[in-house]
Amino acid sequence: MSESESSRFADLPPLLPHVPLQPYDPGLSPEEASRRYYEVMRQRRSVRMFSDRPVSRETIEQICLAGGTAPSGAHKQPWRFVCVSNPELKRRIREAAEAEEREFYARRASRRWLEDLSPLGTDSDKPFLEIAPWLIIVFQMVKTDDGGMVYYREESVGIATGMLIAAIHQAGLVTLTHTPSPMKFLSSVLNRPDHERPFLLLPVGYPADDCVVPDMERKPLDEIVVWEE
Ligand code: IYR
Repeated sequence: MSESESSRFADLPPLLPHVPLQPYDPGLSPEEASRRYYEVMRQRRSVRMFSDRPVSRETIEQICLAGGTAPSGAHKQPWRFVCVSNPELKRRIREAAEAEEREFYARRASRRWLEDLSPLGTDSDKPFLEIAPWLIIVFQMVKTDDGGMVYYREESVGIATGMLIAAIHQAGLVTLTHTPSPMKFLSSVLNRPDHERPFLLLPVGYPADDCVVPDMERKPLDEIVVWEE
C-alpha cells in the first residue's frame, strides 16, 4: 500500500484474520462440471401456474441460505428474504398486487410494452400469489440494521436473487420473478422498516399438473458472448 493510502486515516479497523481457502472440488473436469450445471439450469422456466402442494419450511430455509452465500459490497449482505406462507398475508399481497397490475395493464403500460408482453399472455390476475405455498419477497437494505453503509446494493441483491432462483430450481421447485409495480405496498403489508425496500417477489412451489409455459428459445451462445482471445 502506498504511503498516501495507508496514512489517510490513522484509526481504520484492523485486517481480519485470514485462513487458507478450502477450494470446492466438483470431482469432475471443469468441462464436464460446467456442462452438467448448464444441463440443469437450461431446464429452468418461469412459471405462472402453481400447485398448492406444500413445501417444507426446511426447504425454504436451505434456499435462503444458498441465496445468502452471494458476494456483496464490503460483505454487507444487504438483502432480507421475507418468506410468507400465512394465507391471510398472501391474500392481502395478491389483492394489492392485482390492484397495481390492473392499473398497469389499463393505464400505465405503454403500447410498446403491452406489445412485448402480449405473446406471454400475462394479465393482471395473479392467483399464484395465493396458490403457491410460499412467497419469498426479496428486500434490499439501504442501510445495515445498525445504521451502517451498504455498497453496490443493487448489484449485490441482484446477484443474491439470481442465486436464490438457481437454488429454487435445484430443489425441483419453480418460481416466477414477479415485479408488481410500484411495490411499496409490500413494505406496509409485511411491516418492514424504512431501511428495507422491496426488490422482487418470488412465488415458490411445485408447478400445477396442467402447467404450460410459452414455447420460446434462448439466445444462442454467439448472440450472448463476445470473444476477445
Ligand atoms: N408486472 C406486470 C407486467 C409484466 C412485466 C414484465 I417485464 C413481464 O416479463 C411480465 C409481466 C405483471 O406481472 O403482470
